[in-house]
Amino acid sequence: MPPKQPSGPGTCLKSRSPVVWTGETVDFLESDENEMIREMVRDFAESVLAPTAESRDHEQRPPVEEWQAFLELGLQGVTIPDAYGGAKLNDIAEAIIVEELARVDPSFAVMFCVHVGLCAMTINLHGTEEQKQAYLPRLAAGEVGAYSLSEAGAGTDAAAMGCRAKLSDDGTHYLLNGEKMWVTNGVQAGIYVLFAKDVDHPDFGVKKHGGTTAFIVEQAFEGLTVGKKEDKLGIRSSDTCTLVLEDCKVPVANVLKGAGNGFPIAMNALDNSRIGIAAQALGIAQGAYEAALKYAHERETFGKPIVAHQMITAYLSDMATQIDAARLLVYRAAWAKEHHYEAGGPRHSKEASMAKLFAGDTAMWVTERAIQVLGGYGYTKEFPVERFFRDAKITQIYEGTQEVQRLVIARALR
Ligand code: COS
Repeated sequence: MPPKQPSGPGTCLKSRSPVVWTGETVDFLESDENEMIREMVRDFAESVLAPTAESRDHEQRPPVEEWQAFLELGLQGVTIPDAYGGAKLNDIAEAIIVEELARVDPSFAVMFCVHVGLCAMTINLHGTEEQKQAYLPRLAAGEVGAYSLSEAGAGTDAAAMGCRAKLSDDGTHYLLNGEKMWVTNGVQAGIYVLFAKDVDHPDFGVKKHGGTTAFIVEQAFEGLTVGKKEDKLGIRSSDTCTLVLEDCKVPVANVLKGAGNGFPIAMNALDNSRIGIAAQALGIAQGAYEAALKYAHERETFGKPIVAHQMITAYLSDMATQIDAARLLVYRAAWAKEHHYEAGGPRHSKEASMAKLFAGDTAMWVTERAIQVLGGYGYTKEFPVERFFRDAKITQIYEGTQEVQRLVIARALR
């Protein structure tokens, strides 16, 4: 029997029977509020992002006007409390937003993810009252945020970073020197959470990550230059660049949680944003699957739609199953972050890494199968599946490679 038309995302979650997880009851039922958010974002993605996604990908053009249109939905502040001008939502809602954006335009999804997750959420979780008052309203109003940890010689081995920070003689500011790499939103952002090592910190040179300090840096700060923009295989409408720091002057007041306390902040930010990238991978897989299913109903060979051929049906069934499994892991990780970690409980590192590992592999596998279902057409730019295929690959690399996710999971198993 051929499968029915797309059942729509989230249908596996509509069951009234809650999912039991490690002795606790986790109710993944999609609330009316989250369902409304899904519909609103889907409508935005299909009406505003879809018409330009292909050309922006081709031209490597960031979604500048699209971001302005997105601000009208008021979702750029979903990780920012109301007191700072945001509109804080539950964590599953945040994942749903990323998923729906990525279903149409994975580049826009990662732009959103980094803005709300790595930048705004990190300042909200680790900032002082003054820092929150200074920066969160700007991010809530739509000024783009970014995060800058990696360097040419420090990606997976984040603690090996070479950027250095030195306190000025009068003790009012730091001077930052070095070059950061792979900065998503780096060109467009006004505000970065950026990491460098304080050379005067007692742990510097003692512990491997000793002296690592998190700074809130503005693009307008003296000594910061936006460097080379990368020419990428996928997510080509998302800008990725280097940042050059030459005596970049950052006020002491912009240090998050004190000098030398940056490494756990960097790791915590990644725990949080890995859920976002897992949701991006989920959305990519969903978009590719829907395109393949639609095509399979329309395309005929040997006198019948290809969806009626058992081999195609089997592919589609396996794709749908993998996607549902990925969705459960993504929502579980979002739930764990909100109900465990943010409630003062244990970290959600393992859940986030499992979601990212599985959803990233799912995105890669599903997009490859989608091209197979479309055959030669899937290999052309006439259909979006080749873009989804190229976009899927990065979800196995950034926010920690799949190898790093396995490392984090393995450490949590001990
Ligand atoms: N949350 C809070 N703190 C954490 C943490 C987490 N998830 N993970 C580790 N830490 C803390 C540890 O507790 C330790 O603190 P103490 O020195 O006080 O004991 C410190 O951070 C160092 O931890 P660890 O020894 O595990 O660090 P490693 O150098 O071994 O690095 C990995 C561990 C590989 C997991 C880490 O470097 C990593 O995640 N790398 C990938 C980075 C990445 O994702 N880059 C892409 C970014 S996109 S720009």
